[in-house]
Amino acid sequence: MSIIEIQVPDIGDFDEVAVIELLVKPGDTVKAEQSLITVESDKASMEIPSSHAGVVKELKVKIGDKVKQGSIVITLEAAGATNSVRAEPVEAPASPSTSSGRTEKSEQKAPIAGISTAPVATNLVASRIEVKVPDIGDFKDVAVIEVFVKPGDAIKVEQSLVTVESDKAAMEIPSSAAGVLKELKVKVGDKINIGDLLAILEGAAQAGAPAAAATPTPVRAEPVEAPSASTSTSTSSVRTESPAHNPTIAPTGTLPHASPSVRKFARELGVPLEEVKGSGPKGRITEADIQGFTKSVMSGAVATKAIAAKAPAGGGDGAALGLIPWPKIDFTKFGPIERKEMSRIKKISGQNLTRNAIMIPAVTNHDDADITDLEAFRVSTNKENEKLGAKVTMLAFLIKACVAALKKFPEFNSSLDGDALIYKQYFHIGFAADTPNGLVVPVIKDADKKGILQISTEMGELAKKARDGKLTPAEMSGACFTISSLGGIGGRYFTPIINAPEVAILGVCKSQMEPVWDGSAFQPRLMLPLSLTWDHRVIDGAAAARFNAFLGQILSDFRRVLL
Ligand code: CAO
Repeated sequence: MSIIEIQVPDIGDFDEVAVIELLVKPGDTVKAEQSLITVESDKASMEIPSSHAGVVKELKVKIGDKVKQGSIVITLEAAGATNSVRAEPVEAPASPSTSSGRTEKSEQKAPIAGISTAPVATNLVASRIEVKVPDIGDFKDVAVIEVFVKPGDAIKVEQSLVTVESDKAAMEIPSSAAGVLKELKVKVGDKINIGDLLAILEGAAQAGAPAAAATPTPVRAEPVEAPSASTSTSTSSVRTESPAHNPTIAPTGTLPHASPSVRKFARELGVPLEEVKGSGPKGRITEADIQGFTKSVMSGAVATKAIAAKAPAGGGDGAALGLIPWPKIDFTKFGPIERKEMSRIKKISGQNLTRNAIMIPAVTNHDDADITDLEAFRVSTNKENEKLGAKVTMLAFLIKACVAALKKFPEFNSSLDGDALIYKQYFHIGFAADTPNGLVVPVIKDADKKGILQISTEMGELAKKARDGKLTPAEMSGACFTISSLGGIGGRYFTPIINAPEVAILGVCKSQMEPVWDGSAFQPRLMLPLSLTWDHRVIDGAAAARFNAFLGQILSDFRRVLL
């Protein structure tokens, strides 16, 4: 065993770059080509790999140190090694010259890696600009793994268009020109090589290019820092400072700040970097941030925008959840069909229902309430009030009974906020209303402060507005708890889906006369089927059973509401 020193190789134009991440510690066994540290200049970040395999003896740098070519990064215990080893740069492939025969000095330079900083070949034809794959060194047939832009996007010079990845490194390919993206010539999975047409832009030529050329004129692209491997034993990846994107989300213009290894880690897990909050210096995203984000998504505390956006009313293709694709069937093979677009309300509620059904560990308890006396009271009240025209509904009694139950069991009147619960001290009750365009949920605000008559009247008004499509967003927001009543229609029991961020919902079906054993004989009683769905993260089964039992007691003797 001998101790060898691993030094910073030729990192091209990067002089005195700051160490921003330590990727190994003493005692770690490292492989040749394994990244040891990440360094960052004002333009790019890159990982410095080990040229040898062995065990890390000592770290010679710490975060914040400035390093340059020749700086010792670590000492390594390795068999049969020389005393001091340094990654040698390889000759860069010859840079293509411009049409004028001029070859830029910077274009010839090959920093650590085999990918040169050669220009991106660009041809400007009137306002049509072809962006081609630049000299990417030894890399052949590299796969496109990310596409950052879409037709119609305004592209800046040096803005990344795609990421390609070989078995050695990943790199972003920037645009050599500015303009509006007319056509993207590659897609994820395509294999590309130098000179391949990447994109067609329309619009302004970039700085340094002959402006508004009347005849086709080759335009020299500014060299971009590109990643890659230099020697057979070292691999680096370099990131140009350009917007990073999730392929499923339109570019936002914000730049997630993360090192190549963290970006690779995020990509492997399918984590959208732009949705991760960085906890490192200057908001840098660390590996721990990626892990934390993944945990939040898995626990249901956070939903990625991609999942939300990919969930059309029909449930999406399930890809975001790792499910097999939705069956695509040509129904015309079996008989005549008609295709009708779903209503806007159905599309929106479909997305919400899908999210709530998937993300909430929901359980439903079924129970019956004896409403014989309550219904008799309701019918007689309505007879008395006939002249007034105000009709008391069973749902109004249910709303009032639920308020009493929410007061007794406050966790049913809460919402999850990360690891905390928000207990609401107000009682706004939503009720599902069936409309020609789909399901909506108007809300009776401050139901605890209103009488049954007032609630009935308000419900009637809101239900009419719902059917006429005239509900305002304010009239549909702020609910603490929802009741979904199918009592006017029929059925016995059902399992309603919780309306997040609420934690429970009461489903009500049609009451019917049933023989109920009173201890000595069967009595005909009017029984109301109740189905309470609750979020098991917040509520336990015993609490749910107590809630239903309490509701049953109130509905069987409404005087208890006063207690
Ligand atoms: N058992 C027996 N009869 C009931 C009942 C029950 N649980 N609930 C209501 N009824 C009766 C009413 O008494 C009324 O009869 P009368 O006209 O003789 O008095 C009749 O059914 C019609 O009631 P209604 O449905 O018009 O009124 P409501 O107050 O019960 O409900 C509203 C109002 C807006 C909730 C209802 O119209 C509605 O849209 N319900 C559907 C909700 C829904 O779609 N839920 C499913 C969500 S999940 O997809």
